[in-house]
Amino acid sequence: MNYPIKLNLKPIYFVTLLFCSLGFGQEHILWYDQPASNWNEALPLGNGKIGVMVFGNPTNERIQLNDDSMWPGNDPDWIEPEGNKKDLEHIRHLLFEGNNKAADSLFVAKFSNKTIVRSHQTLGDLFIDYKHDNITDYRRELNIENATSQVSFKSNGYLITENILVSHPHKVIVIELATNAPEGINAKLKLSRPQDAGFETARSFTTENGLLLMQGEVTQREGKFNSQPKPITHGVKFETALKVINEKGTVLTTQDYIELKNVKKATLYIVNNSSYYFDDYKKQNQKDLKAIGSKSFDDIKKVHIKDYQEFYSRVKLQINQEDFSSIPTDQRIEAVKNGNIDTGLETLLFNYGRYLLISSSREGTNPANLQGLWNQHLKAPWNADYHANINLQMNYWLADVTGLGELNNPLFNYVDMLVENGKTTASKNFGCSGSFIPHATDLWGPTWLRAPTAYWGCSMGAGGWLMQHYWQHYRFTKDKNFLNKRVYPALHEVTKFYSDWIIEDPRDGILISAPSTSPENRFINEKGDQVATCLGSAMDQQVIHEVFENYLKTCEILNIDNDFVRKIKQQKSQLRPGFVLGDDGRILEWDRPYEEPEPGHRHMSHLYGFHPGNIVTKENAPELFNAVRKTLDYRLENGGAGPGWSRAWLINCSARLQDAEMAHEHIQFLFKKSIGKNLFDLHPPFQIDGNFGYTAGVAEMLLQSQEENVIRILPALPKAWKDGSVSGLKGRGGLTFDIVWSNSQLDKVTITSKFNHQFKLIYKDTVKNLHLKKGETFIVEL
Ligand code: FUC
Repeated sequence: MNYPIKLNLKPIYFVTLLFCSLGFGQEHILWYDQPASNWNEALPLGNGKIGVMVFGNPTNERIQLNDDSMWPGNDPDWIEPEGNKKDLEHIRHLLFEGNNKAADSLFVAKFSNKTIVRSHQTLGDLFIDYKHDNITDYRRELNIENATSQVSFKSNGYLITENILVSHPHKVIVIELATNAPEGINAKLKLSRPQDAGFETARSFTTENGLLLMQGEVTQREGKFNSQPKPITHGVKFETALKVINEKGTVLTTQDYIELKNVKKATLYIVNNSSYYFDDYKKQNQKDLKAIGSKSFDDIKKVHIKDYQEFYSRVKLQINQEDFSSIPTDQRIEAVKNGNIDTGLETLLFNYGRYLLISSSREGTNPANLQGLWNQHLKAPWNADYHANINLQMNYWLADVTGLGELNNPLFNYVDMLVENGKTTASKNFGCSGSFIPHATDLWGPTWLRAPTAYWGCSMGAGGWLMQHYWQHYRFTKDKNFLNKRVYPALHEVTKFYSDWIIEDPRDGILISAPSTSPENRFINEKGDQVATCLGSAMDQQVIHEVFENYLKTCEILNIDNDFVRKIKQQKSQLRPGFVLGDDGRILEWDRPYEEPEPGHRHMSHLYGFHPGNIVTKENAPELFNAVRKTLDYRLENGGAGPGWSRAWLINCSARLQDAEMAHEHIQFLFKKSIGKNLFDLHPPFQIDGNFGYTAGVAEMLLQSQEENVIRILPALPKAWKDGSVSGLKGRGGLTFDIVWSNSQLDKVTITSKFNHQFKLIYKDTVKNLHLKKGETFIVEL
């Protein structure tokens, strides 16, 4: 194949125009012909901080409300457990003696605060009791291109519409109810919040100026610390304020609800602020309402769409196929479960991941938790917290590659706090300098270990893994200021920790992490015990190697050279390799080959350096590349990829293996096993990581830039994606790509480079060396 290369110094416009036409193959709408019958069918909207789940019920509408700061309070007594350096040494000796079981127990006894119940919580609900009947022509939709939702139906032959959006610029949930019925809309509006173990958590009342307010405080009366009941009676305080502006009819306020009588149109404005963000959160509500004034739904919508699309329209994916978009989304999912291939639905799910990130992670908000910010519980599964042994990281895999780089900021701000808090845990518990970050934490960012067993909670790699995001964001942006001000300070602390943490393996003198686990997995040791801790798990070794390597690269770019840098260089060269092959050609998960009680385990932690890391590639490590495949095959033969997030990880791994059909097979499985009617990823239950991981996986199938100065175009294009195009994907090094293909062959790539950049462009067997100048747009055509 020959590449005609055309060099154009001027920006190219026609390709952009090509992608602007919203045509067949693009998908931005989820729609249904019946209301949600449960929360997992309701549709999410959000502005990063507050959000809703819309049920679309024409008689008793429920709009479940969310705020990312709804957490029970931080108790000053919840501190590091008593374990110290001496205990650590004791555990290490137990491991040297082969007594992993005792090491597991002592690790938990001394260093873990065991089961914690302190959960992100629902903000409550807006209930709208209507008097509609004889419902016909029902439709409920979420338009993710505009981030708006509409419910419409006829009641006794008259049209009723409910339009909803959650605006970032106006910090408000706006709902517009309208009808052409002569008697208008009659409804009662109520705000409420579930009780906590029989105690009220909020109070609703109306005010003289016609507002409906809900004021409350987050508690967790069935809280737990150290596996013991620990009622939490204080927490984040909040106020939700609802204001109504009506056309025709009347709006009555009674003691604790608002009544609409014969109203033709009602606009509901809901603002919510909390003590987490503002000392005077009630005043902030007044300010927010004042700023909104009497702006119409359409006024707010105009500004909202512009703000939202600034992010959303950066990437466009089109896969041409028969158009199924006139079929309700739940029926399309059902058809895929029955073997249909619906690339439009695959595109929709790709777009949905971008939609969900824009809606749950914006400048100044908390990062997306296990449920983004959408949560109807007081005690959510896994506390809807921040799990950092895959989940939190997966939430952000898509950010840079889909052009949403600045949405990483909530993650970086949060992790910077963890780095700060982790200094105490590092020194108090482990006698190490630097900072330690555990596998799970919450809004307050405590960095002590939790979980009642070593295999769940005692992983050491979370901090290093989070550092990968800092470094990779630098690789995408080449932002030296970010490298200097954000990457270096955080990475320096985490590097210091690992530098102090590693020890010589008495068996061969090489440097290992100890005690060390492979997240959430166990092995059977020589004594026949099912245990978790070992001397240098594959993942810990890979993570530490990566941290050291990225630290050294950072220092080189920033011209930092000192004794510590030299020490890290030395230690890096003495680390036990993270990739060691067993006799059967698979990558060992622990320090030695052991029997595995759960060979189909959902985590593939020992492949960390392959994905999301980047040190194993077909060219530079073909033997390891094959070993990755064998390792994955074995996991899958034994039932692997249980939860949705695990399947999403597999899609990413398949893309990295450049196995397009394998990737697509797992996409099909994801739809069959792990996607709810509202397209939420299901662990089960709902866990948002799989949504984000899926979008990242699709991007990986179309473009890869993880290798140093190498770009792979369409590295894993499945047969089912025969014709299509994608625009706006980002490659490391400040590159933006528009790619067009047909008949499963690349037609054209348009590359825009932000910097002078030299790299190899690889498509199938063809390799081209390119040198792009700053600001240049380059076209490669077939
Ligand atoms: C990890 C996973 C679980 C779950 C939890 C929130 O620990 O192993 O499957 O997703 O996070």
